[in-house]
Amino acid sequence: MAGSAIQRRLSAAGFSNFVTRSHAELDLTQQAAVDAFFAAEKPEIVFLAAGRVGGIKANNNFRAEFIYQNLMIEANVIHSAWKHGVQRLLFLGSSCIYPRDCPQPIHEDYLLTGPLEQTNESYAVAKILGVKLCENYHRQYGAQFIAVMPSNLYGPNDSYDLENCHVLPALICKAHAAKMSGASELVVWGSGLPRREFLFVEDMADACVHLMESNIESGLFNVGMGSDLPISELAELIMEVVGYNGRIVYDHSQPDGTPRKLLNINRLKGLGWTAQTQLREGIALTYKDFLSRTDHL
Ligand code: GFB
Repeated sequence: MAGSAIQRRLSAAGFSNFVTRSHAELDLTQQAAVDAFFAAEKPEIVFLAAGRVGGIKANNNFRAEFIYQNLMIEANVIHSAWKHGVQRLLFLGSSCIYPRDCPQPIHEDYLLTGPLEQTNESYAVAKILGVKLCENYHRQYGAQFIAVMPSNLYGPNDSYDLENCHVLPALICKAHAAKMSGASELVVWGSGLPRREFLFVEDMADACVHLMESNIESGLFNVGMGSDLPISELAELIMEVVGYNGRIVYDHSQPDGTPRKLLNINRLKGLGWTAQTQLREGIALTYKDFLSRTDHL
């Protein structure tokens, strides 16, 4: 989802000389294969959007794969990028790198100031490693490697695997299914009380290109909408957009995760960037993309 959005945004800006590989063509967890790829292709600019990702349950259930695969991908790509002279690299992480109970909105400087949320600790630790790789290759070698931490992303090309996906696509899928079957209830995991900040993936891509076109050489940058809402309100909004008006039932056997993770986005704002897509509009565009995948109808 993130990588394809960045490629669309770059295409729109007139870039065309892309070097991409599908997972089947290049397994980024394999050091020798990654190094051979960089040696052969010698890319100038790298957007590292690849990773093992998923929602709260996938993070909790596949803790070993989430830490192992993400740390291997980051170590292999960032090291090879430095070794083969990549001019600029942008590494994508996640707002879950910050301490679970830190003050809101979360400033970049709060990194490593407290314990992490348990449900996604392994993913967060791997992503912190990516931030530190970028920082330290810059400090020692002057590599122009930037780290970007988006809030919860959503948009075209998301995953709708209900067990493992994130809340926003899950609720679109569930609300649509309930509407089609005439079900009276929509099940929402947890208490509905946790707050989340959602960012349309096209806005995230725009922020990444904005940063790469700036003269910034290194650092950590939060990217978000600047506002959040409780999951209960997200569910109501999605039901409105989808056109389903059943009853919400909260499944308290499912985890809530972190209570809140609203990002402080002043650093990026200071560089002249703000998100353009309001949540309702972004959900409508995402629902349209969902409907265009015929297997969901
Ligand atoms: O999006 P989500 O899975 O991930 O869940 P996190 C956000 C909130 O929505 C949690 C609730 O409080 C869930 O309990 N929720 C309600 C649901 N209904 C559903 C549902 O049907 N499916 C899902 N998935 N959630 C992830 C991290 O955390 O966010 C990752 O685990 C990453 O590491 C990512 O940072 C952006 O926001 O809790």
